[in-house]
Amino acid sequence: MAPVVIKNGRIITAVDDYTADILMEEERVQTIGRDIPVGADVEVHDAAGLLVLPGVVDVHTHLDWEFGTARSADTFGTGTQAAAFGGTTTLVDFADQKRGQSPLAGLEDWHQRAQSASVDVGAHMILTDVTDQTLEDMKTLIAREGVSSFKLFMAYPGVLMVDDASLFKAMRTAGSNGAMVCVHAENGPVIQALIEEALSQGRTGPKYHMLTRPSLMEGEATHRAIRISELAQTPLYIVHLSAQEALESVAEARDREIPVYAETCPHYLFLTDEEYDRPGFEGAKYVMTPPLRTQAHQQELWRGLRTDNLQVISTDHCPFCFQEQPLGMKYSKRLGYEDFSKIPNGAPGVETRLPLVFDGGVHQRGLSINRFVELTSTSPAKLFGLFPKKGTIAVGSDADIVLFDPEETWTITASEQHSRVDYTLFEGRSVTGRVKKVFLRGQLIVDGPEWRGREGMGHFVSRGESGKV
Ligand code: DUC
Ligand code: ZN
Ligand code: ZN
Repeated sequence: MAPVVIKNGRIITAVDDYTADILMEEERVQTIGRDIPVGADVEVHDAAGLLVLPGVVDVHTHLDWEFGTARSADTFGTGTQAAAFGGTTTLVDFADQKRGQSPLAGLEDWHQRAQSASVDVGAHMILTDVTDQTLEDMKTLIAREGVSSFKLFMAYPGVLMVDDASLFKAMRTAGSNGAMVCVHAENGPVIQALIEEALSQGRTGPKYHMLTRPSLMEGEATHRAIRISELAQTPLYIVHLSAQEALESVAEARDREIPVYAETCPHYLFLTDEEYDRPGFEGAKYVMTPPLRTQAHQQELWRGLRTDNLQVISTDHCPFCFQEQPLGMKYSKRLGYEDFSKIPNGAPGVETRLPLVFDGGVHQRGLSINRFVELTSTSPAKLFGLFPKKGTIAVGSDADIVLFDPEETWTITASEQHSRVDYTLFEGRSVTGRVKKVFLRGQLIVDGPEWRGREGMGHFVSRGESGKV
């Protein structure tokens, strides 16, 4: 492949902001400097007026994932292409252990599905069955398979939930082997009681998804997970944090220098529970877990991002179509048309994170541009064992680069997105800031509206130690 030079761009990392050229060759950044000489064999891209950002890292996606009776609608091919159009060049997706099986079998299955990935991908492992053998297999996953983070659910009893003893055992193994545990923190049994009560009273619409998952129960589980992790001496990462009560627990633990980290997602930063008042079944589009919260929670999340009690913004891209056709019922929100508890939990978002956070954070709320890069790229790369290969622009790092126009204003619409899902949470929203070009390991894969990548060109990224910043 010919060497590539990006000229005259404003390079932004978590700590830098300067104008220079970048020479990319053999998949890496080779040189950064002023007026790099360009030979006839060099492919040149002029980035004058554009921001040059590290390829974005999304550490929370569910592609082609069997979730209860449903399956997420994006394959690795479609989901990673959508990710690329949003500037994401690396994602860490969730492989899963089926009950009664080894997590190693779950990883093998995930590798099969991930073959069509067009950007680089790593895997977390969801644990649902924490036996002695599982604990042994965790060590193999960390040392041999490059899987250094595990997700456990405190929600969904009978489906994904593990008990506190299992959580503790998995945490202890992770902590003593250089891995981190990610927790879905909601009190599953209490929520189950609320769901059953609502259904018995004939309350079946999408809004009851929100009403049966109170923020207090997210706070309670977050607090419990933190205390258990403290005993187990493991770094802990709270996924998709949405509630003020949960954030308070994280902040309190961090003040005591406990290694607790947390992410939130764009939908919690830009949408509120008013979306569930939409007519008919429309609210089902917003059925994700935890549910959308009130404005007061949202303000606290923005504060958490500024004060570093939240370190990451990831997407939790877990798309299900609103309509049954053309993909079929298994991929559709319609599964829960008559019973909100059967609506597949999850929403699309892999393509819209960067412009949303730039617009809502940098443009509208004064978030620094370095913090913007840190939250979307550098911190996730560091926390999940990908740095400095990913998450920054430096000599020797992978040449994953986004050229981003900070001035262009455009409108998000599902018809122009690349996911297989038929809606976006942000239909009609005008944002300022747009991805113009994306390079994956030095190769141009997105060129304005043109797709230049190739299905299957993504590499598996074997990750090092997780839980360190
Ligand atoms: N948790 C996730 O992280 N994603 C989809 C559904 C869920 O409960
Ligand atoms: Zn979850
Ligand atoms: Zn998720």
